[in-house]
Amino acid sequence: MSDHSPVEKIKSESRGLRGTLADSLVDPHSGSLRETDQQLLRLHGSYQQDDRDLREERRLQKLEPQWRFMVRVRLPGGVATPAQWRALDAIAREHANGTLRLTTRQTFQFHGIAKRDLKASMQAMNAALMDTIATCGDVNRNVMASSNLVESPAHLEVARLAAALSEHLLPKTRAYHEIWLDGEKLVGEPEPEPIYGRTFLPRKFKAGIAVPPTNDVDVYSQDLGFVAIVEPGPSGTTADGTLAGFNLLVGGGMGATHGDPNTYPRLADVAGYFAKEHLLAIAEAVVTTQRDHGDRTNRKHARLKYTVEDLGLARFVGEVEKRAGVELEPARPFAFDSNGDRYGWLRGHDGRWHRTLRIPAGRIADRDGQPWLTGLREIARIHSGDFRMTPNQNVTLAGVPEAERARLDALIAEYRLDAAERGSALKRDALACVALPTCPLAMAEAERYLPTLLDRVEALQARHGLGGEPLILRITGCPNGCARPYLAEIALVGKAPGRYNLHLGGDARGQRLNVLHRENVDEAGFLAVLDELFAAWAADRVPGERFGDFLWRTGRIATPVRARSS
Ligand code: SRM
Ligand code: SF4
Repeated sequence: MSDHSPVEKIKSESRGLRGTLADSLVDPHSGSLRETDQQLLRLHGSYQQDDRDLREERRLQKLEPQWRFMVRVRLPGGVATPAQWRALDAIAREHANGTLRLTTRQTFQFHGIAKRDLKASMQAMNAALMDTIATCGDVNRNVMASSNLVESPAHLEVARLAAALSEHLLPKTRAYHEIWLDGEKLVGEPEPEPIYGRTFLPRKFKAGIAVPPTNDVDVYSQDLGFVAIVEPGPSGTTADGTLAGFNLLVGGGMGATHGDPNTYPRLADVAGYFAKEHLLAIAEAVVTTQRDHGDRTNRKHARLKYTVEDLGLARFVGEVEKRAGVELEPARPFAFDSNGDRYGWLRGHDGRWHRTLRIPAGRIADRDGQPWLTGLREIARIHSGDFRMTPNQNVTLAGVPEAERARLDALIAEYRLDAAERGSALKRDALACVALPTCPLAMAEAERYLPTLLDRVEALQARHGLGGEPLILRITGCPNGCARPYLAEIALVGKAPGRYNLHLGGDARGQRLNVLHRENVDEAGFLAVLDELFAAWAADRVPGERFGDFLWRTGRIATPVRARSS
């Protein structure tokens, strides 16, 4: 273990993720936790942060940084009841910074919780039957599942399986209950971890299930991805079809480090097909293969994508088959048509209605003229269906009976919750990660810059007669890729304050990586590049051709990257 990364030692000596967390939490001398406990806290679903806008001012005043905590909820498939929404809304107002943040993995984050309020926040979640276990850290994270609005029975089954998968891959330690919920104290040895072992995984691990034709979960970006294979029902379509099984995908991931060619975004490989009853066994086998073969010496090389590269796909799959006791069949055909969300009312297979609300960058707050936090709270008081968080940082009011639609529409109008959905296609599809002021890794703005950025790019589109053309733009404050930028038609990846790497050429189905086109450019620099390329797109496109596809066809960007044809 001597060459192992320091985090390995912390996990190994933590007594089932307990460490000295309970003591750190009540230590009145600092708003922060001990360093080892900060690492362990992640596996409990929280990160210690400070408000970077205040850093310098506090340093000058010789004060410690304003330590606050980000907390991430576990919400498999992104489904929350109205009662749970009301509980989360109360935590946001009473303990956090008054906002709810919908994430790119279909869940909620709170920002700005003080150490003294952490326990109360966790307990309030528990009272509403929610937890934050394993939403961060070196374990399987929030399991994603397609949130296609026009649901079929197969979608419901997939949602149930996503929850089962999340439960199955949870750590078995009772540390969470002990520390946050005043559960019984451990006496003797910590609980065995049959799936993870004492040191858990070498790195974070992410799983998601896509139901074609929607690839909203960006399944090629998951460590462990599943594509649902639905056999047509009596109508001859999949709307009343039956879920038969899944294609297994392994080794996707977005994270990279500027200037380090050994780190890179990677599309998952399609490994083969299996019947649905094997889902948990296959998932567990992938996890334990990563547990045993992943790199524990270098955290920059520890994600599953590098394990797959290092072992080779055939050996990796052989290992998974052996562990699961299941032989994969050749992958079944499938096709995606988009990785975006659909807005407006849509009717589901059971006659009930679904409506997705556009929430730019996922931030729900009460702002001038847009009291969205209050509006959604009012909706949660009368909505009889549920809320579905989408992988595009939006929320769907799902399962609405015909008779309730008018009341919801009235609330949507009263609180202007439809304001953003009336924007252009560019504005409806864009993603931005959190970045400043809370993310310690941010090199440039993302969420806060998004509105200005979109106005400028929209103006350029209009200038070339391309107003309203769909265009997927994603921005992140650093190369870690939290808004899955490397799959976008246009991506800006933060390099320094006000400066970004410009990536171009993803597709609209999440199946092709884009490529680095310009490095370290400021706003004027990347807008000039886009201006020229939009002019060419307007002049030379074949009818309906998307920007990313146009750039490839006409050879305007370099061509190093593999694309996945489904
Ligand atoms: Fe992420 C680290 C926010 C989805 C790749 N991510 C972080 C941290 C916790 C910063 C840190 O380590 O201190 C960010 C907290 C910011 C804040 O103030 O809230 C953060 N990541 C987010 C969220 C909130 C972005 C958002 O705007 O929605 C997303 C929360 C998802 C969730 O609910 O679980 C989020 N992060 C992602 C995704 C997208 C996905 O999973 O679909 C990725 C790319 C996919 C992948 O993992 O390959 C992603 N986050 C990273 C990485 C790079 C990992 C790597 O392999 O190199 C880091 C840094 C790290 O792990 O060292 C990171
Ligand atoms: Fe922070 Fe970078 Fe993730 Fe954005 S992409 S939230 S800046 S870690």
